[in-house]
Amino acid sequence: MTSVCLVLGDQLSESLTSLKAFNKENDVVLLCEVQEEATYVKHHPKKIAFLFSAMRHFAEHLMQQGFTVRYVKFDDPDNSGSLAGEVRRAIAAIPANKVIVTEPGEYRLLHAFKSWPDTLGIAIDILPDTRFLCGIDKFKHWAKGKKQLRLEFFYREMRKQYSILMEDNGKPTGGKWNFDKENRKPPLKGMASPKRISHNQSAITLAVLKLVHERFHNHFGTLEPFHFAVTREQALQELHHFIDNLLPQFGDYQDAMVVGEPYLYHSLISSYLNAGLLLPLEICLLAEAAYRSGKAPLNATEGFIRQILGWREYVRGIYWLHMPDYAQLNFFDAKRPLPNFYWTADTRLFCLAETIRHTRDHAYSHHIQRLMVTGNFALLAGINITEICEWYLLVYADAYEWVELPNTLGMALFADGGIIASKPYAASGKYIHKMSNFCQYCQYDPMQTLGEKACPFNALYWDFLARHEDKLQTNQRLTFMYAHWHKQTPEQQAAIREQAAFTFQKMDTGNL
Ligand code: FAD
Ligand code: DLZ
Ligand code: SF4
Repeated sequence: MTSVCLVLGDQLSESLTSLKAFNKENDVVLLCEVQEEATYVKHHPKKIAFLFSAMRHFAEHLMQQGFTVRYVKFDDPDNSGSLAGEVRRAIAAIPANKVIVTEPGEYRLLHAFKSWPDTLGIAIDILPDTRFLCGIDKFKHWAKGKKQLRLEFFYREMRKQYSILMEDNGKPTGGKWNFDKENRKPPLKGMASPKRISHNQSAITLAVLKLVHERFHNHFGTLEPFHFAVTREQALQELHHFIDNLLPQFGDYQDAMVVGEPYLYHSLISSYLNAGLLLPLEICLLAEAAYRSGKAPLNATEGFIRQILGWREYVRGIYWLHMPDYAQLNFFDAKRPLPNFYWTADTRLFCLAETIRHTRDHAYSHHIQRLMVTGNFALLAGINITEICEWYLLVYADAYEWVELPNTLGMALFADGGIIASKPYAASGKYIHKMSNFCQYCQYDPMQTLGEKACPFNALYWDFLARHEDKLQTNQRLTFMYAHWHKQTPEQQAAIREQAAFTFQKMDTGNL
């Protein structure tokens, strides 16, 4: 029996179950750059360039390891434009009688793969993705019978299971599971990102950049300069650079935001991790080793490990537990069209403009900018869930639906009604003012709620709480905020809501 081993663009790891099942005597690895995957949403050009270059380098690597590889380039005249089409062509050309694939990261593809025995007339083995530290079945088992699926408890289980930051007596290192309270320092005056490493562009990358420039110039985002790692070796250099030079400050300034500084002390590894160039356990072990050898403090190390061992595995579990229904959830019935400034950065709200500029130029912005600026605004303004989720899926180089959707729909927009978050991450301009230096450059004043100079986030925040009081009033974590709102006189409340209505009017007419 000869098999085609289909390796997707975000499965670039030799540890893949489908490659472990590979028989070097007969089987053929198939990697293909296809129109359908590159355009099912109009991905940022940097994301396409990163993946195509990483795919081509990975194919070369596999061939050096003795794998037979069929690689279909985007501009191959016979390229059918879809994964199904390329599998069909490969089966006929080899010829082969089975497809092996590791489970994909998106529900739409899993659904498609399951239909291939009928539509392509070929057997398919879909193997588990063991690159993750919590298998889908294991997560479902953990979730079974629980009323609430809180990250904190999942994370503790993962720490115990992998013995990470654990002491011999079974207690967490440092006596606490979570050091988050120490990880919320505002930026220091004049704080700038330490220098990041960059990589020489190989002939493969140069060819890909030319292709992407020619074929995807109408997608949102700038292609060059292009500094991404595109091989495992380069991704490991990025990881070591982070652990050795940036991890010590990661915790303190994890939530800080600074003008012109998209990266600060963040690791920038999500694109590599999600595409398979790095593996989660090696990252956590390296971070723990840095702590144990005195090179990084515990608050930073625990905070960083929690993102990978905790949040990343947890959101994937939530995705597969609740799909396909999850994508349809809309707790607040949000339906206002996505404002055009999400594409142009042309808005007077400086924090939004700056975050969108980072996104456009780097296919990156860090977590707090995604959550508390673009996400917070979309939540407060009641932006259409499908439109904003699609925006997040296409603008970031690390975005795949398994991780993007729970973060956007669940964490940022609370559209799942609290499956992920115990309360909406709604905040006024005062939070952004505290955690960034953005407001200094803005025509609005974060301390004012009413009047021409008032920061639009402030009235929107109160209007959001008032608008959704029926759904949120029983949430105990909001009791204090509702008490504050009810202390306002009816006249004060009406003035705030009028101010919010004025912002909506400006937004709807493209003048915000
Ligand atoms: P660091 O801040 O250095 O964190 C280290 C690693 O932890 C990241 O590389 C990532 O792998 C992991 N991590 C951190 N937070 C999360 C999280 N909430 N969920 C999953 N993993 C996490 N992350 C994606 O990988 N892809 C996405 O499409 C994505 N979309 C998001 C959308 C919204 C609205 C929000 C609020 C967050 C989203 N995130 C997404 C999570 C997070 O913002 C990114 O993982 C992070 O910004 C990547 O940058 P970094 O590698 O420098 O991360
Ligand atoms: C994101 C992406 C892009 C832009 N292009 C391809 C491609 O041409 N071929 C491919 O195999 N994968 C690509 N991908 C990644 C897939 O979209 C990804 O595997 C699925 O979304 C599942 O996570
Ligand atoms: Fe953003 Fe308001 Fe600050 Fe302006 S004043 S940057 S709109 S938070």
